[in-house]
Amino acid sequence: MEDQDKLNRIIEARMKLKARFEEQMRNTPSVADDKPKGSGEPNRHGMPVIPIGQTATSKWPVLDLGYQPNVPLDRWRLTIDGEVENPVRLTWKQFMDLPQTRDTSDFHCVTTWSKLNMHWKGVSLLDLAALVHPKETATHIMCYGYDTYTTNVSLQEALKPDVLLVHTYEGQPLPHEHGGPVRMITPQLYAWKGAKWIKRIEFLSADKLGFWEERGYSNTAYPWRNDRYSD
Ligand SMILES: Nc1nc2c(c(=O)[nH]1)N[C@H]1C(S)=C(S)[C@@H](COP(=O)(O)O)O[C@H]1N2
Ligand SMILES: [Mo]
Repeated sequence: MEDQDKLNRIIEARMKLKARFEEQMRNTPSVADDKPKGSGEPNRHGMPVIPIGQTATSKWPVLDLGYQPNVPLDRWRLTIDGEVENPVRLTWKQFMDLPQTRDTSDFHCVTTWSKLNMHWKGVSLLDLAALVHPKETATHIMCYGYDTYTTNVSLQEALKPDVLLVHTYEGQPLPHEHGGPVRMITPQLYAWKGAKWIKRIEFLSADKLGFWEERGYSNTAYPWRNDRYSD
């Protein structure tokens, strides 16, 4: 009964958040651009499946800061805090008890490879946001990895239904080198916006730059605009 109440509250909060960001989301470039750059058939949000300057690969290259943090599940925690009504620090069990989402999506790395049709399972950022109740003043998130990596994302991108904190890839635990036990994915933005080994999501009332964004990568990272570097 209590569990049912909890689930109902998440669902209700999810609907409200969706409504609050719906129009902004519908106007984001990766959904709304009428002359997107790229090639191939349209993907599910109407963009050419291969963004400009990208090549499809079947391999999955590994990119990191030269260090892959090891986090055993009994010590793993996910903190969600900042501009929210109800900050949380989730254990592995609490995270896995949240509503689970499966999705198939594409992965576009700024180093020009794209990997298509990846099968994921995890918790949507929208459901995590529904759990913590972002304040009206929240506009962005900063994501932190256990390796000190950071990356920032606007809420109209972060709350899209395909943005997930994934723990499973192709039916197997997410490989450690790809960010296991849990990483974020952002299929409609270049992949550096998805923090591997994620440990904290901080809601912000103003934008702030993450690790690569401070070092010349684009703040917005739109694949179909070839939006790789800041000017
Ligand atoms: N924690 C963490 N997350 C990270 C990175 C990193 O170095 N540390 N690199 C980013 C970059 S630049 C890319 S392209 C993708 C690469 O993910 P992959 O190694 O699974 O291909 O992860 C992103 N997330
Ligand atoms: Mo990257």
